[in-house]
Amino acid sequence: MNNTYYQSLIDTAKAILEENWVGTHTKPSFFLYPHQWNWDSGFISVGYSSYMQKRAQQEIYTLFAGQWKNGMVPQIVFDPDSLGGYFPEPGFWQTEKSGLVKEGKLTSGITMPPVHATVCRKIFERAKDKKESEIFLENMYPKLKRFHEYLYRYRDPKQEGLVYIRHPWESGVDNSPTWDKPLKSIKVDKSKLPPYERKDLSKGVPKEQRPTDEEYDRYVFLVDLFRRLNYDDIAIDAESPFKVQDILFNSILNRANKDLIFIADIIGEDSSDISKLASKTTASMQKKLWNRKQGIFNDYDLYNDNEIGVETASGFLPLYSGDATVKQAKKLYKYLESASFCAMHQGNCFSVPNFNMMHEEFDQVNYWRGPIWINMNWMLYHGLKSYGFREKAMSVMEDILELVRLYGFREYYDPYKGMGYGTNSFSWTAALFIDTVYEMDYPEEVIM
Ligand code: 9WN
Repeated sequence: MNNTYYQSLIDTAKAILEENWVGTHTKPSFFLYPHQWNWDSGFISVGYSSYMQKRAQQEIYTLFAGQWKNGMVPQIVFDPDSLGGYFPEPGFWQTEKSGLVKEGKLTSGITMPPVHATVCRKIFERAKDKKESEIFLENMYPKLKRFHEYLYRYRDPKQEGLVYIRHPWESGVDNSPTWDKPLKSIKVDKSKLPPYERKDLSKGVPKEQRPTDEEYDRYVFLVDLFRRLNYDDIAIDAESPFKVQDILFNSILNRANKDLIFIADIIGEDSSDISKLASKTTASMQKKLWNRKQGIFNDYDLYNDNEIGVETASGFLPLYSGDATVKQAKKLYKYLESASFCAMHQGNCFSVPNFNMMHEEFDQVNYWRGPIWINMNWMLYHGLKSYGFREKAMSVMEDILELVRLYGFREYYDPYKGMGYGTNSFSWTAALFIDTVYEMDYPEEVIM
């Protein structure tokens, strides 16, 4: 199997990205997600990096043009030409109340997993035009650094080296079972919620594949709280009932810290402060977020002060960030390679389901409560490979290729049937498919 075998699919993937490209950035999906999303743009750029360096750079530049004055990179940068098709849009977020949004920009008021330093490094390593890519790194470095500094300054109140998220949307894994307990502890008085109308259910995606109304009520409750507090980080820290040290977010952050240090070396900047933060994050992840009994990493609920013992694919991501000890990595491998997450050669499933398949609440069709997501497979593939679990890495990678080949460029996939759900022509699926095939032909020296 090589590039030629997949050529027609690569052509389709490139056509999808072209269709979703609007001249400045790429929409995750034409109808369901008509703006620019934070971590989507990172994964999409990875796809572009193998064949369109300038486009990859542009995607990142456009996203960071929406960076807030405090360093936060918003979850969504709205496209003024595409307003009206998504909820919530600028009128609901009211982020102008913060005084932190750059003039002329429309954004949401929360953030997302900081994959971008990792992506910038990848763009640089693959660049045909090395000089231009060094300028790109020089331009991006201070912006990336400010983003990471924002996270440690405002999201790590006890200075543990672990940052917290304040909304499920900040994790990117919106309705993961991990949020069930923390969200349930938020008492929502429906009569006091601002009126709102979901738009996601009118785009052809069946209800059972999306979050519930109860979950949306809580998403809205939190946004309403943030806007009432004028997006003041200190005030939100004091009042928000949702503060979770998420293993996915922290793994992605620490992978990115390491890549930021790499970038600093290339352009001759001092990164000793980031190195210190990265080491602290590693140590805290290994200690505080490790669930010894189960052999997986978990999240910690800072607001309720308890561990969230829910096993999802996120719990394996310290393999991707290189933060699991060898002993932990062996345990992770054992659990990942079990019937809970579709072991190799099991024969009746694809990997990696986003939730423990043996759990009674596992749901093979619902969003982040069971289905396979290509970005998770992609991160786990790199993580497994870097720890030397080659066969498993290959099998996770093959499932990226097989799911797309058999069922198309969908948003997520059924771990039993393989069939795709959510939106069609999903940009990061197309981009990471391109990257996966490229990797087979040009395996990289440096592991992401
Ligand atoms: C809210 C754009 C985004 C992804 C998320 C995915 C979904 C949004 C939504 O779509 O979330 O951010 O409206 O459901 O969960 O990971 O970034 O593709």
